[in-house]
Amino acid sequence: MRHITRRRFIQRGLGVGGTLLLPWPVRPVSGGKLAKYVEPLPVPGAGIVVAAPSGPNAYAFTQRQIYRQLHPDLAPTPLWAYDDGSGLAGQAGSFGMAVVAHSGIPLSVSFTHALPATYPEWLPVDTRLTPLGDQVRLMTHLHGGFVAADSDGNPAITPNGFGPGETQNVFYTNQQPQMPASLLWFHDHGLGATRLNVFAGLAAAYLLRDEFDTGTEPNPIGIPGGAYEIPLVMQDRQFNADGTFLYPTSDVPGLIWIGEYFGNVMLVNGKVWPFLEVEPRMYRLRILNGCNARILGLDIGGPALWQIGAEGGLFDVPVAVKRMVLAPAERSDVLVDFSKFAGQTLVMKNHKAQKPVSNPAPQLETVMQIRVGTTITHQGPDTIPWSLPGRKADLPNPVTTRYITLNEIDPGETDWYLNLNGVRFDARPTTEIPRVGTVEDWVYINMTGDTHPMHMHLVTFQVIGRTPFDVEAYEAAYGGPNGVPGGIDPTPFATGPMIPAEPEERGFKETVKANPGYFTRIRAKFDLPTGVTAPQTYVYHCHVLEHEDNDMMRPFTVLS
Ligand SMILES: [Cu+2]
Repeated sequence: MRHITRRRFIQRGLGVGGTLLLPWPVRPVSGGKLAKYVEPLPVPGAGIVVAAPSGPNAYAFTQRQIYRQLHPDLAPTPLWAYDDGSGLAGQAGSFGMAVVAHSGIPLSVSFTHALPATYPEWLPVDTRLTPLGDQVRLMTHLHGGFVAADSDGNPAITPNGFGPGETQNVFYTNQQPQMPASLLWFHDHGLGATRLNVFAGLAAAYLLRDEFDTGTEPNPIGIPGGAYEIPLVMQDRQFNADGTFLYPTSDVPGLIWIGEYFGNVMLVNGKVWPFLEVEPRMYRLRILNGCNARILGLDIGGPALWQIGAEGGLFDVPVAVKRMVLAPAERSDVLVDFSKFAGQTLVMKNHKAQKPVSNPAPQLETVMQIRVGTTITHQGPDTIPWSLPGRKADLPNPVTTRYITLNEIDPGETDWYLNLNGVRFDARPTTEIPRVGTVEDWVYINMTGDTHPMHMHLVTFQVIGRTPFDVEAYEAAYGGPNGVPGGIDPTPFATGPMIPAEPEERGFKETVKANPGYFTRIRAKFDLPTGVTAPQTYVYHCHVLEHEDNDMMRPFTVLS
């Protein structure tokens, strides 16, 4: 096994290197040339469609291609979208759909594939990774959902996904306490093509409300609601001159797949570098990192950020955060008070990851502009609440600890791939087999040079902490041609004490940053939804979509 630092490969996946090999005669648009802050941020009801039900507690979506102009200087971009039956006239950009659901009330949802049968040129499929070659196979996953395996959108259950004309029918429990008020999202999870299907637009918001966190203004728990609650979904992109999204192919001979996709333009809610007009009062921002591979480090300049929740819903108390570091799929529920910034123009910026977080993304500093007005229509709360009706993650001691290695094999070579536990996604047997109702610790042992956002289906978890360790010594002791196998406790190789979870990791999460040089311990209780009987099989994986597709994903089975 060769050890090559990822730094050598920063150029891979960037516009210039990849575009030299593009088979069609278009040139990339220089991201920096697009004027910033020329279009308003799409919000629910104005650029983002709030999905209309197809019946009582039921939604019927069709995945289809639409065209939207994402910036006045760009040609319309072909997008893959979830259509609720409205025709999507209300979708302004490349991110345009939100389901609003209520905790405790289940939904029946269907997704019907009405996209092209095969991949268009602007989506460079790598047929080594897909189950059926260049066929577009779809499968929607409710990210953060507590559902039966066959409603999960789960490549261990339905590896071939769904083809043109086929419909995926799912049942989303919205069961309490596993699914409290929170911002989830649903996105495509097609095996070996998640990076392309999500990149093309197949991602949407799923907002769960409950009797406390109603989303109305005023929200009964003392936080902003209504028009003062704004979802912010960041997705970095490159563009071709014809308006299509640019997804480069590898400059490694014989390879199409790239190790990470990074854009040179930031889209927020599906528009290029938008602006948002706010009143000088308190707002609630629901931030989702929807990038394929970029880790974000966000601030707004002046106003303080108070995080009140994460993937698993509200915290018990707010946490002050200077810079919001979000890896792909991580969410942050944030209160920001603009009352002292009346008349000012602020810029949300993205800063490069700082140690121990590591991400090879080239700099993309600007996210969006925030224009603070001078008049208030509705007076909001004037203080950050000192308590919230949410949860601090605090699970009992585990019955088992599982040791899971994160390996990268032959980076820069034709057979470059990543894995968990030294085996591919479909290798038998399934080794992670928790008993239903039990608590387990999972330890993610990062053997690579970068942070991997490790996501688990079915469960939310408590982050216990991260322990520095001697990666080389652990690998020298146990490594093989496919990395270090799973199941080996790295504690003897620790080089310092465990660093406990960060303050903003106090709540339940389902995606955790596994940083290089550390092993990261999380704790989860493996319940199943009411009426669902074991065994049930799910997946866990890195949420860098390029990694997940090749092959940093494994099944786990909840046994009776
Ligand atoms: Cu990864």
